Amino acid sequence: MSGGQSASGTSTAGGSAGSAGASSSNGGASGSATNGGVTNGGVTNGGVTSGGVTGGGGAGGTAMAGAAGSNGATDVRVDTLLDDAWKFNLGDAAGAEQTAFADGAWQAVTLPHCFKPQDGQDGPATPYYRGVGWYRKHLTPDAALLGKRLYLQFDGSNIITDVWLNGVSLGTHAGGFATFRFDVTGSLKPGQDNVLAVKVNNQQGATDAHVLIPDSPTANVPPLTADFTFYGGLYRPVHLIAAAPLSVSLLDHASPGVYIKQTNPSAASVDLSITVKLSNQLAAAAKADVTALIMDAAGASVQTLSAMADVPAGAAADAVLSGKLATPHLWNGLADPYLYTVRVELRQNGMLTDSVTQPLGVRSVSLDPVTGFHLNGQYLDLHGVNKHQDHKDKGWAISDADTDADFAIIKELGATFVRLAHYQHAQHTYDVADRLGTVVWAEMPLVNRINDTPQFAANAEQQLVDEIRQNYNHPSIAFWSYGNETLLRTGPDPDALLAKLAGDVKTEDPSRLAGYAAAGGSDDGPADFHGDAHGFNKYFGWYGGKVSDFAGWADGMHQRHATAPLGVTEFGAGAAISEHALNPAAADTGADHTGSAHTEEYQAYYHEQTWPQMQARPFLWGKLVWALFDFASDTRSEGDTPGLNDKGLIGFDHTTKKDAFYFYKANWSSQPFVYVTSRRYAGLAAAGGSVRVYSNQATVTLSLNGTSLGDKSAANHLFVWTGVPWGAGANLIKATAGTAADAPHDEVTWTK
Ligand code: GCB
Repeated sequence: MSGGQSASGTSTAGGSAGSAGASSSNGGASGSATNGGVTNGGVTNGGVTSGGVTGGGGAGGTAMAGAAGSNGATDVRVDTLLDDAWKFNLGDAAGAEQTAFADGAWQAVTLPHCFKPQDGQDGPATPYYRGVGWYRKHLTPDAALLGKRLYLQFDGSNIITDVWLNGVSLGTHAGGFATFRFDVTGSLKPGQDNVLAVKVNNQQGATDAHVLIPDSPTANVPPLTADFTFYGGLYRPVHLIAAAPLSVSLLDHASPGVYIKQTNPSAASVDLSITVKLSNQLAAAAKADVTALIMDAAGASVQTLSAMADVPAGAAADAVLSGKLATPHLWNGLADPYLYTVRVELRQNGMLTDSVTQPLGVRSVSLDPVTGFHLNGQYLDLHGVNKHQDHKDKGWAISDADTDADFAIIKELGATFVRLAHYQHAQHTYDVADRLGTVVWAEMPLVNRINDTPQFAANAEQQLVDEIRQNYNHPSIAFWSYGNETLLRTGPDPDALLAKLAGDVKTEDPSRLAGYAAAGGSDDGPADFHGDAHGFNKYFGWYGGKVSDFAGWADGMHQRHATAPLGVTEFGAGAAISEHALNPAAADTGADHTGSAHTEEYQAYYHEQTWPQMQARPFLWGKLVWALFDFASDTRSEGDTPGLNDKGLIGFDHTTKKDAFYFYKANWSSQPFVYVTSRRYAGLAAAGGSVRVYSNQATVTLSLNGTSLGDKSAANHLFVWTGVPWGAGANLIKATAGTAADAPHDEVTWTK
């Protein structure tokens, strides 16, 4: 791993304990954890950052003992949510960092919070706010926290965040998507009133025309531009974390401080090596006794690894615990997403001082240019969807329940794969994917174009390393993507930066695949061929070309790059549910569709025609529809709604499933269903249209006003009845698969 703090002091880790060959090794020292001015976890100036993942904990401004979050903190680590009772001001406010500043007139808000969600989704006629917003909060931490190490954790804030506590600057974080921390041990006063002041700036770093604004504070923070709204605000929770002076480090890129490495995972065994980052803020050297309890899905202990580590005073050290797990139950995607739990416990003189819990899914991932993706050595068809993090009227200030609902839909669809575009999503998102068995393409936010400065490159690397370290133990993540379409807009050559980032991925985590998603038009250039997984975003039949062009493109690429694993990281077409067409194929002219009607039927046609071309090419390691949901892109104005990218299989409400959704469900899911298409096309009967049905059943029966129109069988999940004898008035169409009382069925009434 790279990065971290400046070195000072040494450490040793000796001894070996535990069962099944557990051993320890010297992780080496890495510096003082209280060194002000250190850059770590993306925070500069003042407090050192990082460590831990998000935690839950009690709401309210007062610390509560015993809160346990997803990092599994026990009573030794207290994690308190600081989401309530904030004051907010849209716009800059001189002196707002001062303790005595009068914020009485400011708006009362609760986190997560976005500046103005509706503003970012209403289209280019009223450009959305790009600038400063201030947040202030009073808090009185429990006096019992005196003597603990105290950290403020921000789960996500866009784009640049300056933080003051009691009028004193804690530092700045640049980057909109990672978790970051400040050590506030010296500045937060338990038992007393404290004032937290946070300035968040989502100012543009480049214009809407993608021209750099060199003196903007965000000119060196990727992404500079992209096809989505950059919502400003403290859009994820804020926490106060109290830990013992001898703890698992909270100072390593806001990571859990625990890295579970797997070597040779198989059904026979896996070699585990668990690196635990330790921090000793005591005045004396400490002997740390580190144990990792590995529990199966039922909570039964299956293995214990241990090691001792000497951690010098005021310094950091690593403990490395290693051992074997015999006959592990593998994490096997949707088929069997089996999870172990690893609880790391840290003791000094027999007393528990810290505990961190992480998931463990034993699995291997690999790619082959001819046979595609393999999970645990077996071919797995990676098909699925791209997903942004916004929700209608909420911007990025979403709840875990929103994410749960989104993933229930991904499950319904039968997707094996999700690309969490184009940035780091909330911890909860990866937790859900782990549990469901959805393979994840995780991505850092390098999009459209770069800025050719060392500061930009350094920030890109910081965002990549933050993302990898914070999410290292999620078994669902198979790919670390270091960018998307960096040649799309005019700008400096991104090749050297992409090469560097691809290398960083392998340095940080050689067990996973380094990926990149390239824009159409640059398919053979060197920039697209760093890393392991070469992704291409192809829109034949939408931005240009005909839908049938995909096959020739894919075969040509496969021939020219025979040793390169190729996948499709995006393909899709827009659809507005108010727009319809009787003969969508007629619109497949090779023209750009952006400004034409976005009919629901053309989107369905596009996918019906494109999917079989992909299915017939198993060398493609993955296929990802752009996108699962419509999403806010305030500069767009097309289809029937300004401010929206409408390529979703589902509308912006995350509820209305368009016809194309059911096309994929028919192809990917085995849950029996029948779906009648064009149900929102009011003029279908009057126009004499056919009835088209998607189903994953072999045979479907159709009736019109109770009279059978006969059975149809289809191998491709599409059942079509032509020459439907539409009558005047109501036409009740009923489609059924099978004769059982609970046979899947669907019905739609069209009036002629
Ligand atoms: C792309 C981009 C994505 C856009 C999408 C589109 O290639 O990677 O961010 O939203 O195309 O809809 O044009």
